[in-house]
Amino acid sequence: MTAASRSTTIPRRAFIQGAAGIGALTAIGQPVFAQTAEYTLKWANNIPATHPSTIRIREAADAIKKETNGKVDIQIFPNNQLGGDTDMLSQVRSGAIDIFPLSGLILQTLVPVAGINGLAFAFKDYPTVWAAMDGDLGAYVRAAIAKVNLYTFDKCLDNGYRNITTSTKPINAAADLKGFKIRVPVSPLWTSMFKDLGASPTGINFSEVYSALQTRVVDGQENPLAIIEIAKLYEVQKYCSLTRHMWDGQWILANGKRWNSLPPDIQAVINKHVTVAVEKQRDDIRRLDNTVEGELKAKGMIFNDPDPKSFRDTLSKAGFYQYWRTKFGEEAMSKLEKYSGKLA
Ligand code: X2X
Repeated sequence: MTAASRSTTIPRRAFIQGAAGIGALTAIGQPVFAQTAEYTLKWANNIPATHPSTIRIREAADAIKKETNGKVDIQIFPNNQLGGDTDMLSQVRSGAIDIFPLSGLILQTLVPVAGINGLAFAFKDYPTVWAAMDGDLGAYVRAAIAKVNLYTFDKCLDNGYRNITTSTKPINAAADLKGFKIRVPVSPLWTSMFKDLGASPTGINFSEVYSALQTRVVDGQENPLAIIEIAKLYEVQKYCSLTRHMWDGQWILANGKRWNSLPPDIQAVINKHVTVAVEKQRDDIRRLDNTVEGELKAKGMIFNDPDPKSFRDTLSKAGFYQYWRTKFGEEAMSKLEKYSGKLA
């Protein structure tokens, strides 16, 4: 909405359309409801419309619209409609997209420390994940993100603990990954981890994953169970190995200039409803993490539950933890290890 249309002058069209269109008018010509939006924000993600990340944000957008009496209109573009992750990251930086949730590990290309939560086997359970991400570790990462002029909402979305799927064989131990062609998201930590596990990783945006699996550009990938189900990866993958090798979440990023241009009361309403959405989304993912396995089995996927030891040992021997300790630095590592315990 432009400054002109925000003014108190009621355009002729508004009178003509009346209550059916732009809004009902009082006798003195002020709109009383269904105000047209003053702030239209584009929210884009890489995840299907049916995933809790999209569903809960749609609910938040509705609540925000209602509470601001129509002043704030958040338009949602799910499922890579506006491009793959790498492209959407550029767009949120330039302001072509206003809000964009992104894995910290993909953001790592721009904000190196944002990949830290992806260190393999760092978080033993969800209480530890949220203590770290809503606590000192998350605060440290959010401060680093602020330096590249992106606003980060307080709480990150859950993506989940990640598991390996393949079209060829179950992965029982690290040795099964030797030379294995696996897709990883476009991120230095992800690539290094699977190289150190002996695999042959290729960085591919999620927008291309289904077709890369279908055409056998790669033989496997890794993702949380909710994604494997909702993005229908079971159609092109046969085995699911419950490696739970890392926990991954998405920071909700906003273009810094755009965010700072919003009045504080509008920011507060958006923040409030996004926080509610994130809390519901986290509950949804946890529930799915417990129920989806049965659904995937019913669809023909074959599950196995490998012992994490061979994966951890292989990474340690390859110098994975040492390499990333040097990269992230001791200060950042101490924030993580406060929650994870010593990683080596
Ligand atoms: O790209 C992926 O694999 C996904 C959907 O899990 C992320 O957003 C990192």
